[in-house]
Amino acid sequence: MLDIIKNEFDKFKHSNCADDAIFFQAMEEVITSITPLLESDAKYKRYAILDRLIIPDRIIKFKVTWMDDKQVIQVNTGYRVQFNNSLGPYKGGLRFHPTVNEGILKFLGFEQILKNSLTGLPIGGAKGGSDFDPKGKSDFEIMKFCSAFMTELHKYIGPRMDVPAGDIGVGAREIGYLFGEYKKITSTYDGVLTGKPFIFGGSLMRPEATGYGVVYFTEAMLEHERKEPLKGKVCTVSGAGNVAIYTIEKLQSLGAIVVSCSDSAGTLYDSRGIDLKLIKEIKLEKRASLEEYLSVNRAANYIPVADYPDGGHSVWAIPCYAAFPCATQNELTKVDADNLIKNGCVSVSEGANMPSTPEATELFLSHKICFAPAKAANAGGVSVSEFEMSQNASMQKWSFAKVDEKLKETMQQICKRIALTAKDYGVEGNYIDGANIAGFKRVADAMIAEGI
Ligand code: NDP
Ligand code: 2IT
Repeated sequence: MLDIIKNEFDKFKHSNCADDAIFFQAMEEVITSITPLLESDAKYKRYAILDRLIIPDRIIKFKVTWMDDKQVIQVNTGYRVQFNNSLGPYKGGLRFHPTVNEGILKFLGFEQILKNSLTGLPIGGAKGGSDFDPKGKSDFEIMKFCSAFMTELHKYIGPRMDVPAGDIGVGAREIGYLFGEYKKITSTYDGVLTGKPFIFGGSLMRPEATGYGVVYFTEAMLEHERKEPLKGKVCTVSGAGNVAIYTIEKLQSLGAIVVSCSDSAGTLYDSRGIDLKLIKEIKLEKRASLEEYLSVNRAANYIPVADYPDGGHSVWAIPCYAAFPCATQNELTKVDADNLIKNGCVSVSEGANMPSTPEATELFLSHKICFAPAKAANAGGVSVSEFEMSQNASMQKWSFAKVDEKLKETMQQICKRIALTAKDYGVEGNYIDGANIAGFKRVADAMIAEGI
């Protein structure tokens, strides 16, 4: 292991900061991948690129005070981790979930730097959010929380400075409320957030972008590695949020058979193929539990198999050709990877950020499974966010077809670049190393060109 990472790990071990474990997990994978590059080119060490890259430019932490519907005052913590802006303004999502802490946001921000670099677009890396739990909150409470959050965040963002977007718990509704408050406080109409509703500056296809992009990437990877299409193949998807839903939609439109989805309470298996219209109704319109899928189908005298509630792992015991983890980090363990491989799965594409544990990833690589790592496979979301920034800056509105075509082209280019990089560094077929090396190189070269 390189000295730098060893020193950091030693510091971490003595710091008692358990929240940072996930950040170190992400960092260790990247540093392992890029070691051959660092050893072959002394300039990265001379310019101390790694020492500089692993520390965020700044971490903003603030109090968010708001009043719930019962007139009780609530207090949450808000964050923005502005990690690196060598390639462009800080860019990355906001996550509202009770598990949010500084360590999770450092992991997500660090991954975002390399993901954004892989897109080839002019965007730096950041992440933010709050430990606020949107579950069970009224629309009015969500609005009040978003306003209170922006009261503080607006000081640190701007269209050329830092442009947040959505992530878990943050979709077009929350972005709309955040934008409304920003506009009120600053008296400007800036494209300061992406993922806005279309009616006031959002890009067509931003809701679909991450999921569609995951499938475009997978198609390109499978064509390159196995010369096989997704048509007619059985696929499993975890999650039932933004990324999962549009991954399912694109897979179905290509003729794949998607037999599962899940949420934080359990897993659904429907051998007929998931009824996406019903899932959208339950998760996007009613914001309810997937369990409703069972009662609707029961009324129609058909009972899909379900594991409700489960520990989040039943989905990976279902036989499939391709798996798409689209819920959250570390949801797919070594046992799950083992089950997938035993059941004949040949392809895994990470829609969520770092959903596979390091042990699961190792197993996939050693069994020559086509493995699309998150920072490449889910880069379609942030790419269309950048397209939204371009449209806002030029006061244009692109058609759905134009955004879709540019997204597909971007995902195909990322896939090609990664495959070539892996080959150049003697690890052909290893998309993790390919993605980490290609992503790191572009940021590092910009950092060197910009001086210290
Ligand atoms: P959503 O909030 O829309 O959906 C999240 C889904 O995952 C929900 O079905 C949720 O279940 C489930 N989930 C969340 N946490 C857990 C958990 N701890 N255990 C089991 N299930 C869980 O988020 P997104 O779809 O936007 O995000 C999903 C993943 O994709 C995240 O890793 C995110 O970082 C990543 N991502 C998102 C992008 C975007 O554009 N939105 C872009 C790139 C990556 P429930 O409904 O019960 O809460
Ligand atoms: O993880 C991600 O790439 C996102 N949540 C989307 C970030 C963005 O700025 O669109």
